[in-house]
Amino acid sequence: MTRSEELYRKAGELIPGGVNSPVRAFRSVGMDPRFIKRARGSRIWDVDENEYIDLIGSWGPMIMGHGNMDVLEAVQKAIWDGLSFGAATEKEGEIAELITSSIPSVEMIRMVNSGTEAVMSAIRLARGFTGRDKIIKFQGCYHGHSDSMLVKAGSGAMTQGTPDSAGVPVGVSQDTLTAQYNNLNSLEQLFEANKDNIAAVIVEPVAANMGVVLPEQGFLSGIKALCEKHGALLIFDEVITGFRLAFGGAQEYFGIEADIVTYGKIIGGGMPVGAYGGRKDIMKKVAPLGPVYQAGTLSGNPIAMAAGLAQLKYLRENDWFYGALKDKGDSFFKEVDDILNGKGIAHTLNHISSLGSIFFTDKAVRNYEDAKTSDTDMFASFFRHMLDHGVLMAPSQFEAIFLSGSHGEEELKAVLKAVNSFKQQ
Ligand code: HOZ
Repeated sequence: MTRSEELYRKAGELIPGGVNSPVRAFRSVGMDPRFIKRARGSRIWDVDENEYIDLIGSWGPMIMGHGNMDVLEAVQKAIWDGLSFGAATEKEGEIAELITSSIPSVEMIRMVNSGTEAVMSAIRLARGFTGRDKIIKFQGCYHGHSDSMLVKAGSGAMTQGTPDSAGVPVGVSQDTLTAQYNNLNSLEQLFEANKDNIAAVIVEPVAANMGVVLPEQGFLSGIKALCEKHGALLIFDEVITGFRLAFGGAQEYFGIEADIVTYGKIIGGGMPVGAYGGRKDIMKKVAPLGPVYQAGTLSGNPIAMAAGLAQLKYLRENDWFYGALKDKGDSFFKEVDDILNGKGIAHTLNHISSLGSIFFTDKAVRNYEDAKTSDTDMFASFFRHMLDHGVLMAPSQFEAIFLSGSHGEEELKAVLKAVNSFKQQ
């Protein structure tokens, strides 16, 4: 028995499914999970000392690769001053200044502990600001696991085939309406049928939790126009795209400003951090300035702030970073596409910069329904093949491939070689 198997067996007795987040259980790829011991750059090792090229990057945070020295040193320095104070610190002001001075729509920001918490708070804020209850989200977009967002959600919920979770009260889910991604008519119909009741529309500007699905020309600007017309707020969930597509995330990349933006992942440099921010008049509704309550003992935690600040400073100061990452992503995903085309394997490859997904379907993937046409058995066999050839991908069709600054030519060549040796079953 391998050490991973041993640990998984033991964890299964004590932790639901042996994991602390469902998709990590590898269930949809029909195997037991590998337990991870350590990672450096673009490489990751399991407890049996198997080495892989890591295409997960902790589901997004590790945009500079694992073990970046700036981040490690900042964390190491911070721990000696104390791990948590539950009080205001200088670093929280520094990170707020760094972000608000770089991202025009974010005039004020509040730090929390995860993307889920950021979204949950943003939704409450939108309701508190507008005095309306209903929220519109898009099918297949995932915004964390707060009750009101587990309606036709992507990511782990989609992977398990249970998009609507047990335990979500009907009363809560009734206030979440769902439109089709890339379909402005479906959004307009919801606005018309719920006049003056929509507090906000929340969207992943690039959907990355039903696999990667790109917004078509005019989709994001169309959402913004409909929100303005109907007096609803636009929330961009940039937990994945924030500080990834550009320093200013999807807002900068697509040139569209949202009213509220949520962040997570990269903003914490690998530590548990989320944030929500936006226009000052909206953010001033948050307690203690306003009536919308939100709090947290570990919010703005000094170690998490140190890690996040170090990562964000690096990304802002090195303006070549995003161009280089985009060039790398463009050429890598094109080569993957070419290889699969050369083999005659029906697939659709969606990608933007360092994010991408391979869907085993002959349909273009523009929304949740299209994503579900992907042959998930084929994905599972592709995943296992890649793992056997030293490449760790997200163990689900409905997640993304994440490249980082530390994936060099050697690693990407090795991944392409593994793709090249894949044979359709
Ligand atoms: N569903 C999460 C990513 N979209 C999974 C995160 C994790 O398991 O760490």
